[in-house]
Amino acid sequence: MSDKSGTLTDGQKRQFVTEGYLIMKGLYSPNELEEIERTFEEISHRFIPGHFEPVLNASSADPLSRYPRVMQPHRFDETALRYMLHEPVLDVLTDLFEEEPLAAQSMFYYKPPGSRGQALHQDNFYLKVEPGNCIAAWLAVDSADMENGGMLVVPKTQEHEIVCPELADESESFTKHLVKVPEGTKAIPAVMEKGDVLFFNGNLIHGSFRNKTKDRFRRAFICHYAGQSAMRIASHYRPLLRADGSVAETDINHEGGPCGVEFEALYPH
Ligand SMILES: O=C(O)CCC(=O)C(=O)O
Repeated sequence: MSDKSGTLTDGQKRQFVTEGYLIMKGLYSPNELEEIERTFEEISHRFIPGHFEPVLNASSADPLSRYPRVMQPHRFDETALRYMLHEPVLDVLTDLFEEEPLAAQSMFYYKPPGSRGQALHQDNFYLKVEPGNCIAAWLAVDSADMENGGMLVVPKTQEHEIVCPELADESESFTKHLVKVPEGTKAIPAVMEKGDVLFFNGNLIHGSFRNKTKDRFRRAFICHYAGQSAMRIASHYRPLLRADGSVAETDINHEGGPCGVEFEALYPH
């Protein structure tokens, strides 16, 4: 763990606290981005049970059957683990949590041309970090805009409670849940250049639309973190890892959340 403190300016911290998100540049070098691209290009040709299950010779109309997202790659790939624990990202998170961050989840989205988006949702509905909250670090491996299905955020909704989602339109979203944009708020595009990292609060409503392009992937390496004072988290996200890769003790959060304990298919988000 780095002993650096004060990575963020007061303005950047204020942006995160008041708006619920923050975009940072320059946390990855061109060589590091290239290593991430190479790693997931290699993974894209494999079948890794429980993590990445593509139809490798897919002729399906759904581009996501050939390129589903990769779940928890840090559990089978050393490079993914190293970048989930990337020091410049952890330094930003230390400022945002005001304590040591613990890594809970990694994912890689290929989001090829034509693929569906992910309907608006709140991450801590799924992670159930308590006490405190989770924070996402979303790395743009390709530049991301509204044409290729870049991220949408609803500023200031980090102040809102976690709500029980409605059903999403699965012809447009590959996930089942939708949290509607609350009255008086608006979803705005988070336009990002390759290498930018979007940090956002676990209550912030966010998601993405379809990749409307014919030839531009929208790849992203996405990790979720909790603060070290978190005592419980949903079981799929354990074990939480410290910066040196060691396991931090946490309990399973069995609470049902705003939909109640009967709600099925809480995971994956
Ligand atoms: O990358 C996307 O399109 C959505 C990702 C997302 O919403 C998440 O990781 O929580």
